[in-house]
Amino acid sequence: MTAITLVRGDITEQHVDAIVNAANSSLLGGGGVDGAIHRRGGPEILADCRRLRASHYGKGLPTGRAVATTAGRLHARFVIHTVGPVWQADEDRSALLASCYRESLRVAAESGAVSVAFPAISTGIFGWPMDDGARIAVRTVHEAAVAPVADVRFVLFDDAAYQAFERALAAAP
Ligand code: AR6
Repeated sequence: MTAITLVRGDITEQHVDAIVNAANSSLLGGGGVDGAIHRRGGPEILADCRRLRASHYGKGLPTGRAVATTAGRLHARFVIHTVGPVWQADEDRSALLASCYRESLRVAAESGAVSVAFPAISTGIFGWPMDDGARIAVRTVHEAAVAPVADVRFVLFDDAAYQAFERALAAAP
């Protein structure tokens, strides 16, 4: 059974086995969570990302997929980079957002992670509405978390995000 908890704060300060990064397909960094993770984690993470690009993802990591690298100086064993979909009002991309959580959990389990910290993927620069993003996140983690993953925490940067995840958890079956 996987416990889901909510934390109000900065994901780069979490002590967990795996920190999930809301990356982009280039794997070369960006703003938001991605920028913070590379800044706090140091250059080893980018070096690992470059190696992965060279060996597997020359055309970029596809949306909805996830890969693990070192966590550098973060208090974690590894960072799992996943690429969320950009929100589009006229196209339902929620399966891709669910895939980010599912694939990240699969990579975490394969790597032996017990504790995993997620940000609210796609809800910043990629524009996904927070309530909907929170519902998809909570539902997918409930459905997809497998042993040895036992502790999933959503790390929410502001009150609005925290409250959206509280509502989503309260509504979950
Ligand atoms: N800790 C926890 N949550 C955070 C932090 C942090 N340190 N910083 C921001 N958030 P975003 P996306 C929240 O934009 O929407 C990058 O440039 C933020 O408030 O980081 O998936 C990538 O390279 C929001 O709720 O990711 C991509 O190009 C959530 O994390 C693009 O942004 C996600 O916001 C990905 O956009």
